[in-house]
Amino acid sequence: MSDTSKEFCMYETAWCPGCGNFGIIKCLKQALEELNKDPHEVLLMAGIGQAAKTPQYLKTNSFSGLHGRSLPAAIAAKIANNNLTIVVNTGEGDSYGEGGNHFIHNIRRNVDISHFVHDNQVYGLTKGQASPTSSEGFVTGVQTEGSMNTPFNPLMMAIAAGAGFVARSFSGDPVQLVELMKKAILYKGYALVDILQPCVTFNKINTFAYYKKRVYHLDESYDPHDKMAAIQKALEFGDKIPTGIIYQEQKQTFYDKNKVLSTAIPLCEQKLDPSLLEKYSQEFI
Ligand SMILES: Cc1ncc(C[n+]2csc(CCOP(=O)(O)OP(=O)(O)O)c2C)c(N)n1
Repeated sequence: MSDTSKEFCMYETAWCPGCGNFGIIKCLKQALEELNKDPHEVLLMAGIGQAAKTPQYLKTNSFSGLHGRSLPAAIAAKIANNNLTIVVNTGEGDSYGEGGNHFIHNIRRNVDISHFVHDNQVYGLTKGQASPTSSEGFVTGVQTEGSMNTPFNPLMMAIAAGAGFVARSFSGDPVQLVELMKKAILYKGYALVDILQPCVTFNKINTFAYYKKRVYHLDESYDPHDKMAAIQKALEFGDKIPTGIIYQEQKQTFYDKNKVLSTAIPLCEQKLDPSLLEKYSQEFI
């Protein structure tokens, strides 16, 4: 991005009035500004969906990929340019359903990106089908007898796959959400924040009031470095839903482990030498 103005302006959106995405995008803007990031230093990425429109609504670099394919593109961008702050903002269908395989295996790679999942427990863009995190029995126009599938537990999955930063927040709790976003962005490695985000149009069960009644902050006595305690907290999703950092551990990143990347200047700054291409292609002739 050539425009180096300091402000992450917000554009007009196509979201429904009252959508939980508004709280998330405002917190994202605030978190980036409080971290003194300039728009040209940031790359927002997404796949397809209502949440996935987030990168298009903030004035910064952005990339929207195929449905479920935001993580491979984000990871490739970070590997090419380690100087960028890369944040993926996309839905739970995009992240855990269509992109489920990428979710698991990019956690294992531990590239230094943040992944903010707008989890509204429904497919919003396509008008209200059950998503991976929909509760069993959730009735939709397609699942008329209610969803028969066991809900996907993203926090458990992330911990099991080896993620070093796993958090949950709620779009109706901006003070906590901004703090968690900042910690996730500063964390060196893959950082997941699953954000409960009411869909006011297609999910009449998991509303603002529903989450407000259930969410509670993990307090000082909770140790996020204790993996067994984290697994117990990740399993808690019902009358009470814990929010905050569920699990944290510092691990070597993809860059730390890769001898070429960790010692060289970023790939995007390296000079291209077309004669080398000529030389190596000779081997195939
Ligand atoms: C390969 C592929 N499958 C399905 C779709 C249709 N589709 C587009 S968005 C979407 C679900 C979006 O749900 P989610 O990621 O939870 O985001 P939300 O719209 O709820 O924010 C689906 C199924 C598609 N575009 N491409």
